Amino acid sequence: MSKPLVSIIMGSQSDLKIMREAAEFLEELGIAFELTVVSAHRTPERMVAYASSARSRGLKVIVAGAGGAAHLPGMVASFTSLPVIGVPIKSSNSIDGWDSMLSILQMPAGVPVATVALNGAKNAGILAAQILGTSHKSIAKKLDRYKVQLRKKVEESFNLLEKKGWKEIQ
Ligand code: RP5
Repeated sequence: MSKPLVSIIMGSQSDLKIMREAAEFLEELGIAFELTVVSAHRTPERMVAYASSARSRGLKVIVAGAGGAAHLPGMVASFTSLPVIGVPIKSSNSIDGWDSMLSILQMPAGVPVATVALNGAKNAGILAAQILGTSHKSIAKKLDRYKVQLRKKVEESFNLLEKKGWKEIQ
């Protein structure tokens, strides 16, 4: 198994139901990643050690998901200059998801977190791959193929719709 290039971390195991979509995309593209739980509030020392050592361990990008008072992505970004992609999660301690969203999005100047949509772990995985694609030709090629698939799917859909008419399609 090759060395992980992407880190997928989350504040709690309860976030895995969302975060697994990032893992699934990276697996589909054959990109090596590690996945674990790092809690900003419950294991702060682990979070500091994890974020501070991420670059020297060979990681290139960190995908961090959390819900509620979602401090993990921002705090991890404060301990590393690797790109951090934040995934706001609507979790059991969220009011409506906006709490997670704003906790991750509204970072002060100097400490950016690239924030995806609420529960947008798949896009976080794609964005992580795109960041790697800037320096790995084989990953860029796979992403290009993925985009072609997306286009073809929509083409199939409008062709069918236009051919059969909207009343025949669910
Ligand atoms: C956050 O609190 C976690 O990221 C999770 O989304 C939320 C709830 O955690 P559990 O109480 O389910 O462990 O820190």
